[in-house]
Amino acid sequence: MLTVYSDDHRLQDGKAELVDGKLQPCFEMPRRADMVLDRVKTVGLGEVVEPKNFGKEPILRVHAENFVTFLETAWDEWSALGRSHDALPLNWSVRGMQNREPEVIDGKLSYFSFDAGTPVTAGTWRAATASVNVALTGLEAVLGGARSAFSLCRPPGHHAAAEYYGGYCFLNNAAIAAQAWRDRGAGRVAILDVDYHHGNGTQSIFYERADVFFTSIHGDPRQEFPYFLGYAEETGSGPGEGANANFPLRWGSGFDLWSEALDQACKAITAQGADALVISLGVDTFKEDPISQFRLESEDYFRIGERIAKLGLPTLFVMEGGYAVEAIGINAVNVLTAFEQ
Ligand code: Q9C
Ligand code: ZN
Repeated sequence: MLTVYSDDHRLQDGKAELVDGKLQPCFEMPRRADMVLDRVKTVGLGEVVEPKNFGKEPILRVHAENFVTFLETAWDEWSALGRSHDALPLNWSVRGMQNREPEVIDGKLSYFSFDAGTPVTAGTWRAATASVNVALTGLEAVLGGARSAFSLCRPPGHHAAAEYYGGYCFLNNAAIAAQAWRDRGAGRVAILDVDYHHGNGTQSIFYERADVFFTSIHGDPRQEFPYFLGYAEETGSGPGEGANANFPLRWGSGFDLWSEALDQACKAITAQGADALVISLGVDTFKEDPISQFRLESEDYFRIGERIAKLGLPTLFVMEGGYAVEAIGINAVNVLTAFEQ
């Protein structure tokens, strides 16, 4: 399987996120991608290539123009105030308040974000756009006839919606690739999100659409980030009714429960008649993940790859989360090698 990778991911290297009431070192760090790339090479998964540049157009098919402009200029506005440390928001609009874009950078950070865990840095825009290019270059390979490709995206994307960032995500790599796949002729795209966290951004981007089916297995929003989306009752709306399927699982869930949900999600993908598949490949379901509460073991990731392969669809794997850095490469690449068997 071809891997697409860009060193530009290093440009996103935040110092700190707010966790448990304390500023702590970012869990989403450059070493994550290094470990995955190392494993790709160790097992000889296949060729590793650099991304092509697709520009802003495919991004604007998914994200709002004012949001994209904000991301592109946020660091300049922040540093113009003499600040050289990471930019983090401090407060948000809630029920009953206005939803208007403020004029000043501190207000804009709040307006366009949903958490204080996602620092904007000097290199954020370049890293996030490189990550999009990695996703789209993987798609090119599949459009060129490959059965699958692995887009080793970093920063991740599935928490980013049309008009907001958060959850370590700025631009939604998987959603941009799914949209590009539709624009290049796919009839119906399925997105299967196996990251530990609900892919709130991806769900919300496609929630009212029938042409992209979104399904996700994740920590129950009653207990887990992002808390405000990911319930089983969310099945899509308007023309998209029936084109969204969530499988929330309680803290402590192991592969017995998780693989049952995977089987149901896969059956739904088949029933939907998808002809293209994007996998949001997070491996923070691992038992040793420092911020997550599922109990998957490294061997289980082989079973995930096998089940996905049984769908028999052209498949683009897009890297999302996974914070047990020593195991992230083993777990992610286990999915990919088993898919290829
Ligand atoms: N107590 C992804 O996996 N905050 N994002 C966690 C920990 C946010 C995860 C706080 C987690 C975001 C792509
Ligand atoms: Zn995650």
